[in-house]
Amino acid sequence: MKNRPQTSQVLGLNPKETMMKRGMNFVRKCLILSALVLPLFWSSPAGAISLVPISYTATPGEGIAQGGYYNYFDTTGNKLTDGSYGVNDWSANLGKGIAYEWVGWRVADPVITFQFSGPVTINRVGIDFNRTQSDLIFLPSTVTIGGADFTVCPDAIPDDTRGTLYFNGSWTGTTLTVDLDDCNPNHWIFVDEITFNDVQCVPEPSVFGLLAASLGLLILRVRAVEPFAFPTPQQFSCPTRDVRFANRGRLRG
Ligand SMILES: [Ca+2]
Ligand SMILES: [Ca+2]
Repeated sequence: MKNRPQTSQVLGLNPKETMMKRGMNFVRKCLILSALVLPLFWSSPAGAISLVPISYTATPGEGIAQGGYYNYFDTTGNKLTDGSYGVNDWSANLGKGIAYEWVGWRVADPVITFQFSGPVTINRVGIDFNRTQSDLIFLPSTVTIGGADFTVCPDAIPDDTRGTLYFNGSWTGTTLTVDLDDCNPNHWIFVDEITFNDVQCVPEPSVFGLLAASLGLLILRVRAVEPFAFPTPQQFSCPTRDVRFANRGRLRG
């Protein structure tokens, strides 16, 4: 039986060139693995300290009187902090009524003041919006949080979806006021949830350990097996929005 030809023979390389080529391949694969694994450190939501206000006061929701099909009132007084979200189809009935999860304003630019049980420091505010432009539901052009203005890109979330936009800053106190402005009496603003410090990109130690061990095993596998197929690296990043569902709205707000 003939010996299997060595890689250097197949490629016409001398042993030194072969070792150099393998070394470069190894380094390249380690870099690719790092690109795959390390971003997970920055996308892990672990370590989050969510702050839930004890109450809030808000500009009353609007509805039929402002030209809507339904009333988008905050009937419980805590729809914006109850942890319940709507879906992309704002008019969906998830069990409590059509569009129940959404608080909507058309003519008014709402002002919402949250009360916390004591002094807190907030570094991130998440506001979950719906955007369904065919039904005149748009994102506000400006969000003001504790006096700090944020300009919102009109397409910060895709049309016909809901999604959370995050606003970073540093606000300390027992209350925090959020203003949503579109300066357009024809456009609706739909919000179903507002969160505080709900996502922090700080991984837990156990996550570090698990990922480090995984990286080590992967490197060992790279050294032991030739060739090794690598998937196309996925893009991980700290989310600026969170689109969870995939239905469409059909009815005009
Ligand atoms: Ca809610
Ligand atoms: Ca408006």
